Amino acid sequence: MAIIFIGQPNTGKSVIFNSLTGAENIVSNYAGTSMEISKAEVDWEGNKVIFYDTPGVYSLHTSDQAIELVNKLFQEEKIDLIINVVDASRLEVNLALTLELLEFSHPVVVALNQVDLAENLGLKIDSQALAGLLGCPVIKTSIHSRQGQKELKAVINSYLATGITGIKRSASISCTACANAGSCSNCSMGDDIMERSQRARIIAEQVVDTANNKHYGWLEKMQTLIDAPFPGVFILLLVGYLGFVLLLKSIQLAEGPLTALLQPLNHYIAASIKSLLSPGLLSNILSL
Ligand SMILES: Nc1nc2c(ncn2[C@@H]2O[C@H](COP(=O)(O)OP(=O)(O)OP(=O)(O)O)[C@@H](O)[C@H]2O)c(=O)[nH]1
Ligand SMILES: [Mg+2]
Repeated sequence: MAIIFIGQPNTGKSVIFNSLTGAENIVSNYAGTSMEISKAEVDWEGNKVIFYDTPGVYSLHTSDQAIELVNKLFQEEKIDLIINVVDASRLEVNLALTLELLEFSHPVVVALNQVDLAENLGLKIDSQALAGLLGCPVIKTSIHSRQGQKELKAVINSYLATGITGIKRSASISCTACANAGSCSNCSMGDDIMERSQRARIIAEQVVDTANNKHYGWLEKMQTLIDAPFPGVFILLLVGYLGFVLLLKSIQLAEGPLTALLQPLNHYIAASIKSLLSPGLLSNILSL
């Protein structure tokens, strides 16, 4: 049996992969930490289970090196179960990938990770309602409290024993403005990226209680912007360019005072060289 961890960057895939397999993959607070696919073969209650940790991806339908690696793994290996690691504090953004994964024929389990962070932000997520809307198990996990470890293992055990994850979609995805679930234009959307994002927003609205939301500070907002491919790359390029301009300007400004400061030292060195060397071409060049 093979289980693959898939999720957007920085959601905690490697943390959960390490805790389930005993591996020591690098974990860090930088998106794009895992650049390669890691494999761990585990003796899981008498069964051989292979776990794959993958680089973070926003979608499997676009193209970059990480996405190609993940798609290649799907083509070359028989994957039985997808564990989609979702950052609970950014549910809406993360759910777009979840919806995409649910279109695959593989069973999906959602590890709703970083729930401690979401709770600190005042976000309450109804994981049962989310499981019903998605039609797959949703397990709240947190590496800090070790919440959800047992439940995640139990879902894997149940899948090993029965070949099913045990959750059926219980409700149609309806938008909050729609009285007839499933029949408005929002509810009956297709499968392209924009429509998936819209559906993700509708689902998040239904399952996240934001009554106590403390809202993101400007640092978290900046991080969200920088993490996304757009406008993240442009922001980083702009910051790089501004840094370069600032460096040039400070060199220009410092040039005058620095020259004035170093002039007496230059005179002293020139005089010392002249007094040390006998008059000639070398002495003239060095004391210029
Ligand atoms: N607060 C909190 N932080 C977590 C949790 N799980 C992971 N993190 C932190 O999130 C960051 C990213 O964790 P990783 O395991 O490297 O995430 P990843 O999904 O493998 O990231 P990429 O390989 O870059 O895609 C690290 O700083 C972890 O300590 C959690 O449950 N709660
Ligand atoms: Mg990783």
